[in-house]
Amino acid sequence: MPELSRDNLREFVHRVASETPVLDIHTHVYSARFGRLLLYGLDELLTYHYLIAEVFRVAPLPYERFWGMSKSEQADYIWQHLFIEHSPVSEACRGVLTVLQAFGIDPKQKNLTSIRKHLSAIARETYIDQVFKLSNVRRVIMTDDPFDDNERPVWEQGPEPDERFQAALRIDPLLNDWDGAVKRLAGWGYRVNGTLGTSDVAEVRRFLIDWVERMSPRYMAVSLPPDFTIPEDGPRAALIAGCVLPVSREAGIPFAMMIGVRRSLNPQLRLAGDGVGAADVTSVSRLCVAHPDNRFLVTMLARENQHELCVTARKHPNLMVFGCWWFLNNPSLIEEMTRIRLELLGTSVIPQHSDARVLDQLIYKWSHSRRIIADVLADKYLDLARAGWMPTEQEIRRDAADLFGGNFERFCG
Ligand code: HDL
Ligand code: ZN
Repeated sequence: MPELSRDNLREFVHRVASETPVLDIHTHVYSARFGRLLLYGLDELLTYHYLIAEVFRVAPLPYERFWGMSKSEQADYIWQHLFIEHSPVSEACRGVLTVLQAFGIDPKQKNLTSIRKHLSAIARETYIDQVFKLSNVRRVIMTDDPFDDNERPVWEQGPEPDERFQAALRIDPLLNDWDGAVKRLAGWGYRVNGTLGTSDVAEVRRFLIDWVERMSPRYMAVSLPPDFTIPEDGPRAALIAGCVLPVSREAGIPFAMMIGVRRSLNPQLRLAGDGVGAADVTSVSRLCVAHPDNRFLVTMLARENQHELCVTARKHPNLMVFGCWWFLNNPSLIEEMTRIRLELLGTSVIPQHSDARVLDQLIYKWSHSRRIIADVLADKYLDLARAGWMPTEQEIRRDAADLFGGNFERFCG
């Protein structure tokens, strides 16, 4: 590589962004030992809930008729309407094509049967290896919910043996449905009665500690609605302050809050039915101030919250902003958010996570995001060069390593 100059800087930044292995800090993928919970292959790609929401817009049909179809019939329906009868310009549609291209498949052949045959001929372990190689992801953090009846038995067999998959302890049912959680906890032998007195607090802490020991999670996480505030009436604030944060501190792991999801705007769309709403960023600041020995990973779902969240992160070193979550995981918004973040926070952010549900999605979600993040980074380096500060190759490699996993590792301690 010749000496870095303004002419070749962008190309170099893209190369480094592509070559830097990623630690993907939030996904919904599973390792092989979770059996059918591990989703991969063409039909899973095409029936991603993002595409289900989109197909009902162009080819509405009675919800139960769609839900009554087999997975491959749903995939055929989505392919026909979102890819053949309309150009697949949405991010979720384009993602399917990026995955097929990475596997060396020409999507324009438009023959799902032959594409299915090609992909399903790959053995599962080989498929996992190939996806990690093609996406250049070195490790994913899963979403692991002890209240999930399919997941819990797997964790009760022991820790995750595949080091490419690490856990996050997800506690939405505990924090967002305390009444329901009390029944489940009592059924598992935790002496709770729902009053949130000292015994409840002690037993909920015991529950969390048990699962921290079982899963060795990198962090604890919860998704929160737009009306989440601190302080707030109800059990959630008390559970966070009295149980989650003390255990988080003792275990030495951050607490991740994913704020702004309106669950089930359209229940008939099932997983595809959730929406978004602007939330209160000051509540995040109050938690950071009240709990200085806790570390908070925060991502917010509304575009309107992004600038204020970055300003808030400038005030609290124990706050790490992460990802372009869900409805923000689109080129236009990834670019806007990455610019705001680098300009306000420098490289002290975690610019992206994939949120992949289907293993193959690691390929497209990271290929698309790396390109955008690299372009924004290159612009910033060119601004530095104009100020007489041409970054070195080593400095650019260091920054990319920070952004694609190093910042998370250091923030987690
Ligand atoms: O709550 C979450 O973690 C969200 O990411 C939801 O799982 C959502 O359905 C999703 O997959 N978004 O990308
Ligand atoms: Zn998620």
